[in-house]
Amino acid sequence: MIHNTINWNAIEDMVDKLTYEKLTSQFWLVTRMPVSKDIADWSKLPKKEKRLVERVFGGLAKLDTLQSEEGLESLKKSVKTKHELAVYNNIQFMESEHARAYSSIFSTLNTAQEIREIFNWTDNNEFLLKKVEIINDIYLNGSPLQRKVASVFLESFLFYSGFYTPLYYLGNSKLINVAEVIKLILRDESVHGTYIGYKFQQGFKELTEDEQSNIKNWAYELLYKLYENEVKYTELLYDELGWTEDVKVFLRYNGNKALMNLGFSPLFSDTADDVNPIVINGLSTGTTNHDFFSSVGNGYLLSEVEDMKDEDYSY
Ligand code: MN3
Ligand code: MN3
Repeated sequence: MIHNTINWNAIEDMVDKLTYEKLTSQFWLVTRMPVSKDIADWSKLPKKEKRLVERVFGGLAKLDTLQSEEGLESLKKSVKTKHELAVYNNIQFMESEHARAYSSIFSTLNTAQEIREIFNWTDNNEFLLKKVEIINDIYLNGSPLQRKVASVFLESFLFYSGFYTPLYYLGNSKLINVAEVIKLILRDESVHGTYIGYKFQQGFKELTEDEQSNIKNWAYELLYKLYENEVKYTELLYDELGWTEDVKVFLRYNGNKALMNLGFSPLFSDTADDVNPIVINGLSTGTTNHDFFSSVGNGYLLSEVEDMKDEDYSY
């Protein structure tokens, strides 16, 4: 494969091309985002809410670190087309930018001492370490399809215990510039989860019935194992503020979306109607295209590629 030149005029899978175009059309850099406009809001937040935001962002930065390092490396080992590899290269770079975005937010809102404490917390929190260990073990030792399942669960499920917080503030018109960064990240993750899920479905179709039911059961068990850990992580972060039950609904809603990206049926009974409307509102306004591409799986019925709009960067 290495000896052939990549030819974008001979596309084997149109989804590769459309995804590459979608991802590059929504390219952004955190250094262009006016996070410092939120300093006044930040200074008014109660101390325990500041600690929540810091930990939540620290946890998200850890997951982006995992994706930018082992995650995409593991996916790149089993590509079917050169264009798929090119898409993963794009995703891998953006994961590095996502991780950098959290550091940029910290450097705007936090002192050097606080930043050290945040990173110390993320490198020692047992629930955070556990989810990284579960996912990374699959990246290192799983089959190509198992690695895609783990990646979709990270992209479409594990981020949401953290995304809840900035979306909640956005819905309450607080920290809106920080939230704008998070929404750009979320918009990327939405495409990542859908694309990797689509590649999973392509491989799944080639399996025998027995193999299909094996990996399907394995995926449900994995999601449930991750969910149990997310519940504990959520309780640790949110109990003090009384938001835990609300966050758990959001987790289950996104767990179902992750399964949908794999072509599987929902595990939980929660739907969008059950999620706190303030948070759903934050999800749906402005730049986020959360449902991009949800029709992929039956041929090339894609949503049209959106052009960047002025409001994608509100200076
Ligand atoms: Mn990311
Ligand atoms: Mn991603």
